[in-house]
Amino acid sequence: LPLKGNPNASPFPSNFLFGTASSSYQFEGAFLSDGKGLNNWDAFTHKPGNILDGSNGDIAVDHYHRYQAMIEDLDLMQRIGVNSYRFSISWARILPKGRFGSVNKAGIMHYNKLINTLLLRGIQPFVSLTHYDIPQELENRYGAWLSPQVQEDFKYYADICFKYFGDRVKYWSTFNEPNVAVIRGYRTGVYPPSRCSSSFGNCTDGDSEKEPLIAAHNIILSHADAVDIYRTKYQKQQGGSIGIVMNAIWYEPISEFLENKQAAERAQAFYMNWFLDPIIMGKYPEVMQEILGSNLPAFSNHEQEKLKRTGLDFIGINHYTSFYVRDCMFSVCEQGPGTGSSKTEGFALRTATKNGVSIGKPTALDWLYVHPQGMEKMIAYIKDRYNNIPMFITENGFCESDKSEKGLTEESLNDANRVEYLSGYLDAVAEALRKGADIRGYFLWSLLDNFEWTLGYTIRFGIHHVDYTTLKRTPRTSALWYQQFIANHTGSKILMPSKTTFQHH
Ligand code: PNW
Repeated sequence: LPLKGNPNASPFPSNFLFGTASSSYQFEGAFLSDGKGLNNWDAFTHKPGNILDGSNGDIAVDHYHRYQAMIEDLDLMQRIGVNSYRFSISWARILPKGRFGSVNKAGIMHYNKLINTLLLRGIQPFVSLTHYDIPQELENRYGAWLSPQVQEDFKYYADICFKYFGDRVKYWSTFNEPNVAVIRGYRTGVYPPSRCSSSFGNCTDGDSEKEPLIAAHNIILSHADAVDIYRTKYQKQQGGSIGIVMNAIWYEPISEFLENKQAAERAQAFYMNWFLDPIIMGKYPEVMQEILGSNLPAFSNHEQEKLKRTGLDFIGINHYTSFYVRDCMFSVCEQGPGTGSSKTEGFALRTATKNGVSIGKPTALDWLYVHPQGMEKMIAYIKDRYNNIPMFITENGFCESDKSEKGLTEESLNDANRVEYLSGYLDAVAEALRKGADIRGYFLWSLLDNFEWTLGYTIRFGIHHVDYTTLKRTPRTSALWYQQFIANHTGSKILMPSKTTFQHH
């Protein structure tokens, strides 16, 4: 496999973070161990019909126990040579009942051990406070993100995390992809708390027009509260930085017509700037205010000031895919809800094809198209809009459908398509760096195959294959490729001989 780039000419700065990413619910398992409380994903996956293969994250890839028993997953990281690891803390492990109960010491101990062991191996922890999972108690008590009360809970939880872990954790993200959580939880209803109105999904107990906006509003204010606490109580002494992670899709105008260019801009406003504009500039995008009117909640003067004062130290970008966008404001679109064509989605129809040709190679997921140019354009867009604020690519990766029925085969380890994807996207990151973007790190999704939310274990994102009967991890070709890519761009030595660890190559 060709490795591009001459180490002397590497655009990646020497302190660039190369890592892999994970999340608590998708990796840990141990869903009842050591005093953990139930969370919204425990509740959701335990209801029949919500997950494609009927599975759940009760065991997942057993990262929680494997770490304690054999440190196996950290060995895998060290072998690849990453200098950082992105993971999330399970809120319900730290606070089983939110602020309505006590701190679970065993949960604190678990993350302490994880953080300490990472640091001993020279791996920087890059930590999300929440990656979709929240204590179910908050849903039961007051409807979680729909109530402003949740701000109190998030603030309380964030404070505890900074207090216990902030002496060693230098990179904090408040939320992972709140845009995805809110759209899927309150508009299409396919994620917990399964709320939507019938015109959007299969549920009738929500309001797909208003509730996503309310949930987002409370998330934005919760973010500001957490940053406020970090800035006033911890940052000076601990010296870390804090940001948010957004899902970012590149929206390419389907033609050069002004209407389509404006539609692509609206798609971006209604998907990503929706959160980033208020957090960075204290107000929702103009075009959202115009189209949504009084459905869009307003920030008080006091809140606006807090938002502007707290802001962000960096933007985390989870980028995987691109779509074409066609205008639906000045021209008629027939597609239904969920495609972007409605008012709530900014009258901007998203489509994967133009004249029958798809924007990139399709994959096993209906939303994932291989279009590396989108990475460069996405970075340039954020750089321009937000004044070249430091950025991290907090997720990027490629999936294949499950091949386990055939067992562990050459085919399931030889992931040439993943290598091609990663190579193209990392080249795009390199190009953006050469053009002056302030990108500080890249985290590959994912270290291991894992629980892919509503798709269960049917979709595999890992650079290591996981056998779900034995939970044995086996490196794929992409693991070796990433190891060599990192070595090439950092001049670091490959730690272990690839002969024994990567036999299949
Ligand atoms: C992310 N899109 O979700 C999540 O942060 C991970 O937990 C997840 O496993 C991973 O990506 C792969 O799915 C995404 O529409 C949700 O472009 C939506 C999109 C991308 C990623």
